[in-house]
Amino acid sequence: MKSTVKKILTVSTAFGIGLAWTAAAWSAESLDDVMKRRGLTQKDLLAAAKTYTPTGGRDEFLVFSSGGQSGQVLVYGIPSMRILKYIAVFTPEPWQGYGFDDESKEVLAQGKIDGKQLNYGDTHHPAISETNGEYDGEWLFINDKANPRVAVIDLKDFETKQIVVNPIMKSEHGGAFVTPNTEYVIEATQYAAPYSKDFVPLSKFNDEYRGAVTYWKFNREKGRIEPENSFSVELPPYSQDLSDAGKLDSDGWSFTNSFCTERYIGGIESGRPPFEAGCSQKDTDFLHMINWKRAAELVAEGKATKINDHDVITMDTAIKEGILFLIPEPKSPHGVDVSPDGKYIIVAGKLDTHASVYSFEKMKALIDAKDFAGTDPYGIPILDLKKTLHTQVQVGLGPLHNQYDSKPCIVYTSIYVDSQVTKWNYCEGKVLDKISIHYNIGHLMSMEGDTVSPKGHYLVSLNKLAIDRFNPVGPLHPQNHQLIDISNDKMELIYDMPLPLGEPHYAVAISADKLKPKIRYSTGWNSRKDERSEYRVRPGRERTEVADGVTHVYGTLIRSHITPEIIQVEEGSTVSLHFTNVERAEDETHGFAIRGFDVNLSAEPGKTVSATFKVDKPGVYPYYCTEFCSALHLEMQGYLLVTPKGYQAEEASLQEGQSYSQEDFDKQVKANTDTQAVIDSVVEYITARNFKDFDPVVALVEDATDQLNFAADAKKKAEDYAASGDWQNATLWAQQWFQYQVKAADIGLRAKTYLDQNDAKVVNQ
Ligand code: K7E
Ligand code: CUA
Repeated sequence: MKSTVKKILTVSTAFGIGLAWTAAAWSAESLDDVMKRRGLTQKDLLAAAKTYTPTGGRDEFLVFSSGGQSGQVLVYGIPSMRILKYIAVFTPEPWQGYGFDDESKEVLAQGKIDGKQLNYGDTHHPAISETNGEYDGEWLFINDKANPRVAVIDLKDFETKQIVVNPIMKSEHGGAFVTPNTEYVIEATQYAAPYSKDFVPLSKFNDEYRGAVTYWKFNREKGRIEPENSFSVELPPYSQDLSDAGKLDSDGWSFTNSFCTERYIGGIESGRPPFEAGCSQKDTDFLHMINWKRAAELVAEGKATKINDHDVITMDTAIKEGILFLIPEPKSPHGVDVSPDGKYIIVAGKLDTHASVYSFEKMKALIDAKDFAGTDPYGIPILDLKKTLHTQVQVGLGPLHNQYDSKPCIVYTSIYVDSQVTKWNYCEGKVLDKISIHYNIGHLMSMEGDTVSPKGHYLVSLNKLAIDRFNPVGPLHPQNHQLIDISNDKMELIYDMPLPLGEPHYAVAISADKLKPKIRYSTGWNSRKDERSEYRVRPGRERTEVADGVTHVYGTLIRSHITPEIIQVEEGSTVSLHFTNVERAEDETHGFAIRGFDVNLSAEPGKTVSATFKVDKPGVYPYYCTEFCSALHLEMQGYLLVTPKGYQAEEASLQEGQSYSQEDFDKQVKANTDTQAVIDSVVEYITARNFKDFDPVVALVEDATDQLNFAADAKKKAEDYAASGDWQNATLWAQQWFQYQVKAADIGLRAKTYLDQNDAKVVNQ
């Protein structure tokens, strides 16, 4: 018997024997030998044991890291530090078809500024949606510093669903940060600018340039930001920086720090001192404290002013209503991080060696007593620095950001100039430990470290420079994330991970078991709108329709054919291809690429994707599936034929390179019958076991059943042609019947392997 199935079985057995032989030849090498050969220490082995994840193993935490200038988000696992995905957000990304199919182009188009399509973003701070201050694993938000925008990513499929453009800012940085129940996504300005789109000279900087904090309303049911229900609070033209939302004790408030409260405006080219000199003069800048809950009520009460069709609470209103306060913070601060219990706010000043721990209770008491140290030039009340401080601790040179431990009162601060992480106790105000990193750390991240209940265990240092840590790959180095074990008193560096994308500013890590991503879409799904696609089609109903001068092709993708396989249109037509992946099997994605039109689609199981383009020139354009989806993947192909205007088809019918006889047909039928015997034995093996206890196997069995139903259809066609003596078509359909059998067998074997590896029990004999 020479079926493919038998061949697969034989080949894998031979391969198994080969492996065993190789292992035997090397079995003399012991752990000691390997350590010597590779120059590893005991400490290295311990680190390896802490991070190594055996084949098939899963990670405890998943990290969502900003992808910096790539405009993407990186997903990797902890402790293995294996990269799992790049999520396309502000930048076209061909693997996911993002920016290449019509559906995702619409998402990117939401991010246009002044009508211009932007093809990148400078992503800085990802934020996971929260319920009661805990990560709930449902949504992810990330900001674009360069073009003030915020994106919404669905953690059910790790796809970008929405981009909103800030209606008043020209630059931002302090986003995305969420309030404890994801009521709002916070975004704060960086470089002040006029709210209007007009030219305003720098001589009017103090009066007409402004900062702001925008509170984007998130509608969880819809899974979208509602721009019409969002609002901003006007702020002075200080360079606002990072933000954080209060929680528990400080819930209802948000905190945004700033630098360059000198309001220096540069001018190096006309002999003035540069920004860096003018923006670091004063010993303190300002922490902004905003009562966002009250602000939202003020908007509802109609006390906001419409600017660019967006609700803005002016500084005058904010001051009058008592929702905006300033507190001095030393000097050129960067991070502002609220403690898990919401009682403290830690600010680190880049040009100061201290971290300042502010007490929310003290701040609130001063506000309630109207005990102010003065006002800024805009009339905003200033709280006294000394009276609001809980403590200040000398943590090192150039402290930037803070992350919390699961252990009470423990915080980790990144120290940029010293290239260190300092572990310290913010309740008692003392330093506990320091560790050197490589090199120049920016943000740092502990597991769920910005929630009400950090998980401890690990800390990641997001370093700005890699220098000599990896094999050189040219002047542009990879980024370097270093994994630090924080479960004991002493911090321990256990892994270096190069990241070959943009500069990851911040990252967030969530317990992997909180994420429940889907395996497939319901068939015919527009994943970007989260609804059934108007262009979906079921197998057997594929068709071409011309509407409003556009040729719509409603097609399907399944192992291993594209329907239709031949598309013919006249030059000058606009073609709109819609493909539905009708697979139900896990991980059976099909791609679609065609020469010369910048069309490249990714259709995951269930998804419907579209591509609309104009065919200007007559010609022959082959298309194919770009994912190696099955043994006959290379045959997953077709032709777009663009005929010249007025072309008349010649009479000649299609010429096949091979003709078949009754003998060929009989031979094929014999092969199919033999194959069916193998399939029957696999089916028997599976059904004799408790396969229904294993969801993945149930899915595989459903899929195999589909394939066998397709096989039955093809068998019927083959037999009908045979009955009429058309041996050509009979043989071809018999071959197609065989192809479906091979797919069923392939899936059956996968199910059998799964059962073997998971100790399935025999239930029926
Ligand atoms: Cu690079 Cu938070 Cu944008 Cu600090 S940020 S390092
Ligand atoms: Cu589908 Cu290859």
